[in-house]
Amino acid sequence: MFILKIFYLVIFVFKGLKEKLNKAISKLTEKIYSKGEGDPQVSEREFKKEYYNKEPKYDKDVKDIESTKDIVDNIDTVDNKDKLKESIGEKKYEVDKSSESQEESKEKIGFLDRFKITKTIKRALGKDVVLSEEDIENVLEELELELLEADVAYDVVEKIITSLRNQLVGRKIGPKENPEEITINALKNAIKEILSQRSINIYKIIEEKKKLNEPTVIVFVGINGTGKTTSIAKLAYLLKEKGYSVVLAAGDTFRAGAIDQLEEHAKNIGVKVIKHQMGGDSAAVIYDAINHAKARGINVVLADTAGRQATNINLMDEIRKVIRVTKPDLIIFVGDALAGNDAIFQAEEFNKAIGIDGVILTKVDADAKGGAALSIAYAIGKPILFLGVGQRYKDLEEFNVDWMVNKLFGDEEGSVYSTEREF
Ligand SMILES: Nc1nc2c(ncn2[C@@H]2O[C@H](COP(=O)(O)OP(=O)(O)O)[C@@H](O)[C@H]2O)c(=O)[nH]1
Ligand SMILES: [Mg+2]
Repeated sequence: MFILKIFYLVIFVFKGLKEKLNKAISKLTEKIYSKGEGDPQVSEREFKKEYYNKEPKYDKDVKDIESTKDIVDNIDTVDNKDKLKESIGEKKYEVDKSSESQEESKEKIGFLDRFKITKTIKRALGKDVVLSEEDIENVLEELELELLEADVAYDVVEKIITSLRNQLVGRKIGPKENPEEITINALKNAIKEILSQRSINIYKIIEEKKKLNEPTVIVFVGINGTGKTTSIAKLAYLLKEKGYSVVLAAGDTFRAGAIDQLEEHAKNIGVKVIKHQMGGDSAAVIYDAINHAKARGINVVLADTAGRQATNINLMDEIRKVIRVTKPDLIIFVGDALAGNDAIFQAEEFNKAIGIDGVILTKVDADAKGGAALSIAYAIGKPILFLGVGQRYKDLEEFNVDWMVNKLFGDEEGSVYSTEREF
């Protein structure tokens, strides 16, 4: 096996998308804050209510206040030390003090500012905020353009924007709520709606077929070079790791070198390939592989096919024959994330022509934009099953919505994938 070791690298999957979504979150949040600033006195009052009412933390609060007093003693720039100390002490329990002048109140916010409590104060809105269409229109328009730039399909962008508008316009946001959390959740919901296709549990299918003493047959389709053969090898590796037996069918009888490439992978992973001559009938090879699996009790047949454009009538007829003859349990479309909107277009075409069950999106490790991962499942209403994230056999990531949402909104900057190549 040829292994070229280079170095490990933190890879920022969906980097472009993540940045753009975060930018929209900040802008929307900022909008809510600026609309809700209101009367600083009220803002401070709400903050104190929150801050001092937390009974279990009372001791800590008092300690905070004591140490704040000490700090006050050491500040030259504050003229009104005694007054400040006094008012902080009094405010332990007593929250509302309408006799205070606006000036005093501002001074105290300024004072607290210096001790980094600013964040909490800013977080407390001074009044209820109800966002209007006009308030967020600019931010949504900008987000719209940015998502298109990140290769998110047009329909998906529209759906996200509409969802955000529905969730945010007219919603009352009170001083106790966290505007940032509200905008993040709105965006998360929008993304979850986009990715709400019924998922497929491949292991459950295999288990059910096992009970019937039959192999699970999976046929891989797509255009040239998207990563069908590679993904078959990766899935074979994964299934073997999970304890299933696998046989590969060299159904790409069209391209010179295709059979050798599959055999090389098979040798590396330790699985068998059923092959015919180049130029032979693809359906016949896969049919043979299925019979081989049945005869030997092999759990899964992974069938390679030649790359083709969905517009190629002859080759689409060939794949229809494959499907008619082999009756696969799953037809998986393999799309290249780097192709962006083109991958989505291809998926739609294949789905229309032969009906696909799910998608493997490859080269996500090399895709800085991330739009295809968000759009492809929505475009065809079929789920993404796996993502190809590198050039090692284990670089196949099981896809699910929470994983994706976590990648887009989680704190984690990147993922430790690798530039190491195993093929
Ligand atoms: N970086 C990266 N490269 C990939 C991935 N999947 C496939 N490739 C590469 O894409 C190229 C084409 O893959 P191949 O499986 O031959 O495509 P096929 O024509 O669809 O069978 C090969 O050089 C693969 O190593 C992936 O997830 N990440
Ligand atoms: Mg191939």
